[in-house]
Amino acid sequence: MRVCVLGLGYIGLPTALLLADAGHEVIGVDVDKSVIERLSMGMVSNEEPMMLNLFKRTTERFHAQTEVPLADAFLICVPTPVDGELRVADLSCVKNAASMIAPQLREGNLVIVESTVPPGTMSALVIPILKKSGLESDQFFAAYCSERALPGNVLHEMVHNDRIIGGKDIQSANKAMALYSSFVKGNIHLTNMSTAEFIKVMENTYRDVNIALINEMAKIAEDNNIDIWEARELANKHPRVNYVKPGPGVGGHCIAVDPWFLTNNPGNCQLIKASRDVNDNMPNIVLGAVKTLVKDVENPTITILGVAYKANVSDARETPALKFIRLALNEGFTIRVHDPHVKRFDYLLEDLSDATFDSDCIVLITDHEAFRAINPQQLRVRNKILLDTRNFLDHEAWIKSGFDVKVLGRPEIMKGASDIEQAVAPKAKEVLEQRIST
Ligand code: SAJ
Repeated sequence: MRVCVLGLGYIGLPTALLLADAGHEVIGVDVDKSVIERLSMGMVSNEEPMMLNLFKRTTERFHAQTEVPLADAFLICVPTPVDGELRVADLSCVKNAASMIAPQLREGNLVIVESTVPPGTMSALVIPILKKSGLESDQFFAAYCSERALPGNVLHEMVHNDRIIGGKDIQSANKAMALYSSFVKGNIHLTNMSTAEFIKVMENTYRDVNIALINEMAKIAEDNNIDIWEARELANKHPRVNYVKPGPGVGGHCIAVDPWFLTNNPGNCQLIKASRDVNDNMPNIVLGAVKTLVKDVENPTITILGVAYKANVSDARETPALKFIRLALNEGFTIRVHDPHVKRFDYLLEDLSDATFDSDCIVLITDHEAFRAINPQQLRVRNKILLDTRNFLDHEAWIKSGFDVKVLGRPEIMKGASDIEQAVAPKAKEVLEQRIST
């Protein structure tokens, strides 16, 4: 089959390569010329395991260009951000992609949208644009089938996760299923278009609401002198309870965005909106903790460890680190930033020793594995204070190096001290034992 994939980003490119690997002739299309140029030079991000191998293996059957060609099937994999001010889905890229397909659409072709969209988008927006081809809607096939892959493990999940396909009609659903079956090993489930659109947003909203719940619990726990990390672990011993982890907020281009796709519907969306607010407010909570930690320091310098939206990725879109930085700058704090993965960011990225030099408070925002290798003894900071928003680092080691350690959601500040004082300073374990005995 000749397949055209529109949008060669973090979903479009791996999808195109998997289709090519399955034997299809694939033409990748991107409106950004630099994307095509980078691909023609063989430049593929090595962040996703096996991506480069797959790219090299499929050079014969994959080709990238800026124009939409004639094809048997078209897949739309373009971004659908949310308008920051209005909280309305920005569907301009989907509209543009469908408009580029329309002149090339022929009878019997199949069009699939993978981009996350508000329920109803296929019927209200995409199909009417495709009909500008001159074809009636029963002369072409259309389906919605979003990806469910987790950044950092995209190729594996694209192949092994179950897929939901929503067809314009049963023939469309079956056509789409035949295409995905060529590389998907998970089960494929068929439904109608708006249900499939809705399911994708439901999935990401589920995660956002769950993260908001634990973030709210973390605040309540701290107010009540309870350690949320201990409480969460014990609550999860219940066979039907599974709390996720609290943190500095929710980032990325999915979980922090997609719930807004539901809130513009006339139905009641109080919980969804409230969850977005709780998660969006977490950088303010982190700021509050930092202010307490540096209250006696004049003109404090704050070092941020990690600005990627989550561990071990270079993606900083919607990262809670950005809001924290803006808030901290408004307090007059000096900000230094270190992230071993992120290459481009709104603020200067420095290496670890420069970013921590003369620092008054280190704030871990992202739990990158690389941070475990930091030796706190080697840091030339001015004040030894650590705020760990993910309960991630080896606190004993930091305390032993003289750091005061505050963990988000844990009421006590675990005190480190100078070498002389250290012998009498309370350690994390002692704090825990004290709490258990009271
Ligand atoms: N986070 C927490 N606590 C947790 C888990 C995550 O605060 O316990 C934060 C992360 O630090 C991050 C944010 O949530 O800032 C989102 O991270 P994530 O790993 O939950 O999600 P994404 O955005 O990397 O990928 C998600 C996945 N969706 C779900 O888990 C429901 C993925 O399967 C989707 O395909 C992807 O969104 C997408 O494209 O929609």
